[in-house]
Amino acid sequence: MKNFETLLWEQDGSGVGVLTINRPKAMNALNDKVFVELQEFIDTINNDQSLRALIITGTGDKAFVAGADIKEFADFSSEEATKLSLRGQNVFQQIEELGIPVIAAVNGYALGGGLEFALACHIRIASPNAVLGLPEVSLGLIPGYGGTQRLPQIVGKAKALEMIMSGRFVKAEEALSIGLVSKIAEGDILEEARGMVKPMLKQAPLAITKAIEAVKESGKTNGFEHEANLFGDLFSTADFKEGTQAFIEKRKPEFQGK
Ligand code: DAK
Repeated sequence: MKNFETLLWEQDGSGVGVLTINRPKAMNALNDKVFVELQEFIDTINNDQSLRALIITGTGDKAFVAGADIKEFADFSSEEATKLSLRGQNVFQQIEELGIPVIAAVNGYALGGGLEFALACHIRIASPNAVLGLPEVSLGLIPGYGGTQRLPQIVGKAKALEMIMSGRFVKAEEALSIGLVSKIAEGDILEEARGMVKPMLKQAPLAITKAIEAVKESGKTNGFEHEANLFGDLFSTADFKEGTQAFIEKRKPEFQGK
């Protein structure tokens, strides 16, 4: 992996990678450089078979990501803003469509574009001091990186609109109670995120990939059909044969990701 200016990268021997958004002086706010580097990062990991799970977090203990960089977008025209919204949406969609588990370790403020980033991850875990919200209306905007689409899927339309229209911040306990995060870390948040992915690493990698794809289609008209097709695809994988054979032989399966 190349060295980035705004991102830090670390991957352990079990294939778990930790991506850290690293702009501590700006509470890890998302500027143009972060998006350019995120795209380069995604292009690199898409060709990396050794990566089995991705944890995303922010530098320090105050912020995951405190939003889009307010100082950068203040002068944009409507056309530029639409174009950049589409670019940001596209980057987050690629994160959501990664075929490996993606966990957001929300270690502080996750506001605006920062919460939208966390929403694009498959699972969110929060530190006790986490503060989440979509305060765009306070800037005369609405969320522009997928927040109006993903938040209702996670917390329901009424709760999402209540959060979006008030712009109010939600602390970790409330985020847990509305299903916005799956867990509040009691100890080191990265260790707890690693603990969450550990059982997933033991499973058949292609089944994980297809599960992510199938769940993404939930609620859509062809969701059930999609599930049946993905289910059928897995019947021709070596890992399916290994998984069933291992069960019959009363041993642990050794999956190859094939
Ligand atoms: N952008 C730029 N700098 C930020 C920032 C942000 N979002 N958040 C914090 N910083 C900077 C602060 O300016 C400060 O810098 P200096 O003054 O030291 O140079 C430094 O980080 C430390 O922040 P504070 O001194 O404010 O720290 P506190 O602990 O007192 O407060 C805070 C922490 C997170 C509550 C506060 O910093 C804050 O309210 N930050 C802004 C939160 C926010 O409103 N975020 C934006 C949400 S709206 C778009 C697409 C999407 C969007 C916009 C455009 N286009 C496609 C065009 C999305 C918009 C959003 O994300």
